Amino acid sequence: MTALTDPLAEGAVQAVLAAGKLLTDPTAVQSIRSKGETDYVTNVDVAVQAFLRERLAALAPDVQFMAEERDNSALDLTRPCWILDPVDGTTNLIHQFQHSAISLALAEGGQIIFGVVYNPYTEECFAACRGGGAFRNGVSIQVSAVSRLADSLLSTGTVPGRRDLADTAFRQMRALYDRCQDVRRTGCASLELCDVACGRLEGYVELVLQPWDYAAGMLIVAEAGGQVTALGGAPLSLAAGGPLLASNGRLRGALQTILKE
Ligand code: 2AM
Ligand code: CA
Repeated sequence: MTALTDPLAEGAVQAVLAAGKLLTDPTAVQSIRSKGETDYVTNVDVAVQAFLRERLAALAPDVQFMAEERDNSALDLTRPCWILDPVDGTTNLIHQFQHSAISLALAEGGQIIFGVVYNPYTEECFAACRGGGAFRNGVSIQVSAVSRLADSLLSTGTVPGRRDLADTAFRQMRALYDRCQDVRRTGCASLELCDVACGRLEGYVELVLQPWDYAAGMLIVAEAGGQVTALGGAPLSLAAGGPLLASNGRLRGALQTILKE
């Protein structure tokens, strides 16, 4: 299904596919707790994380476990570590918007060597191992060949957890909108990265994301021929979150110029 040759990666993908059923049941969300301003955790986030923690520990007992709904302060990122967002797009899940994903990456020596992003609503599974290309349901994917901003479809965010940055985010969105075909805002970073990877989007910009939002997707984009960096081009950190610019590569310079305005 994934065209991955590494048995550990294949085992991790099978675990993620199995966990997908926990999201798609329309009665799945039973409890919603607020972690911060417009930042929520549901019983589904907790259940997916617990399920995958157990499955991944059985696959690779020595690999550390970073995940959104736990304390990650004791991790040593020079050693192997899973990086999991059990539900990326929790607000979408709460509203049954049917656009959320499970995002799982494996980091080794401070870089991502495997990533999988699964959308259980469409049953699309995006995966990559470093150096091995990127795949959607086993079929090789590439970023788009669009090289003119005027021909591009872009996606961006509204920094829901940082409403103090809303003016900046909407100003950037307007500046991008004025130069491209249109902008989208779909609320699931990992899937937006995969949309860049498979050529549906030419670029994607967010002002605040966390490592579990982008760890898997950034490898999938890179293996599909695109680029994912901070807004100015610096590499993204796995230890702390920040802003993100993903592109098909051809439009990176043009997007950076607009974001600097
Ligand atoms: P999440 O659903 O796992 O929180 C929405 O624009 C995107 O930003 C989603 O991928 C969402 O992931 C992510 N995000 C990161 N930090 C967030 C926050 N504090 N509140 C809401 N979404 C956040
Ligand atoms: Ca999440």
